[in-house]
Amino acid sequence: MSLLMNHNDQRFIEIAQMVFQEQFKRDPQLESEMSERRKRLMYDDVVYNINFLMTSVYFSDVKIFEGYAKWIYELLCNIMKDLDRDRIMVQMTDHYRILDEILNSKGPGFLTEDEIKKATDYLEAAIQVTQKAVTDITLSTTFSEGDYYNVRKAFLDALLTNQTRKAHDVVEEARQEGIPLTDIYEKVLAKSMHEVGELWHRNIITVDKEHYATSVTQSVMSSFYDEIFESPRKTKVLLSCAVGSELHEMGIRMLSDLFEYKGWDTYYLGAALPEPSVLKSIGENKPDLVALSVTMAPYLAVCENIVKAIQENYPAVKIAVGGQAFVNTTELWKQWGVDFYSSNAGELAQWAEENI
Ligand code: B12
Repeated sequence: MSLLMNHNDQRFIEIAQMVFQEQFKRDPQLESEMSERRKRLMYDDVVYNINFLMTSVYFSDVKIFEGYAKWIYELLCNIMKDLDRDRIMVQMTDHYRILDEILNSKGPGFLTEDEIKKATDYLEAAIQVTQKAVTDITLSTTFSEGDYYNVRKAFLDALLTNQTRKAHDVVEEARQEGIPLTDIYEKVLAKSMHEVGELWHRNIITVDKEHYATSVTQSVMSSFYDEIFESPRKTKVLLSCAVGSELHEMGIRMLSDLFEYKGWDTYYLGAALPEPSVLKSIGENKPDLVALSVTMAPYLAVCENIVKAIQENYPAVKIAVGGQAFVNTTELWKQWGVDFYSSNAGELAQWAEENI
């Protein structure tokens, strides 16, 4: 084993430099991602990587390099918080492939044939470990507990690894297997998006990944529209929106979809609807039920004003409120005299079936 632990060996340095340069040549994106400081650290890492690989080969023990691959991946994810886990995975797996090519191109003499073969196998093992590590994240108990965990995890994993088609397929298959639409919305999509928020909050995923997850989830919801609008009609009308400057509208959109699915005609007015527009739309569309959603606590006061205005101007219209802002209140909705509150959309749909 000629290269074992000998940093100063000219051949060792040559390999490290070749790998480093080749990686920048093949992946122009690296230039914008790596500051000069990061480049220096990256070169040091290349040297470490080769050293760990050679140690693993020396002892014919793949676990040494596998363990290191997982360790270095998590370290880089912690250091480069501006990059997504799957992007760092690509950097590392590219690196392992380039190292493999260069070691093989050197041919026997530098390493023995047997050593080259082992290095190739161990680099492949490191690639597998690194790919798996992208979604190997500690998840919250709320996400991990309850029905359909496997579907939910497969959906979340697809979002975290930028697999749009896979995300659609996971949900489509779940529907075909007979999971009710309400459960797909509440227990797969909503719970996955709550977890996406947790991962963002814990600084494990970046904002762009969170936006991507949102847009994919919205497109998955749209894929049910044929089914939703085919339901036999009832002569009942729902008007729904998120109020104040509230941009979180996926929850109230889910709620509207579930009502449409149950045969209601729905006027879903989206995010950040001001009070005069809510009142005007009630006058025009004459809903039986108005559903108001608040996610961020600062918009609770706006919601309260809108509730009062509806009660004053349209006393016959039923009012429901919901959304995450209410979860951390001492049952605030009870002081407003609304007809219904729930922490989830399905319960309101059920209540409305029985009471309106
Ligand atoms: C996607 C998202 C966004 C998107 C929203 C896009 C969109 N089209 O909706 C964008 C990028 C705009 C966004 C912005 C922000 N966000 Co944001 N966002 C999220 C995220 C990840 C998912 C939201 C979501 O769609 N959830 C899925 C839906 C289905 O769930 P839901 O809303 O809870 O709805 C369910 C129930 O609550 C219920 N329900 C909802 N409404 C109603 C109404 C009635 C009547 C009833 C009965 C039931 C009901 O039914 C639904 C189904 O069960 C959440 C994480 C989370 N915990 O949800 C953070 C989260 C809500 N965001 C957060 C923050 C901090 C922000 C920003 C301030 C970030 C920033 N620094 O700019 C801004 C604020 C923007 C604003 N003014 O509103 C925090 C809020 C923290 C807090 N304590 O308030 C969260 C919790 C992330 C986190 N873990 O820290 N966000």
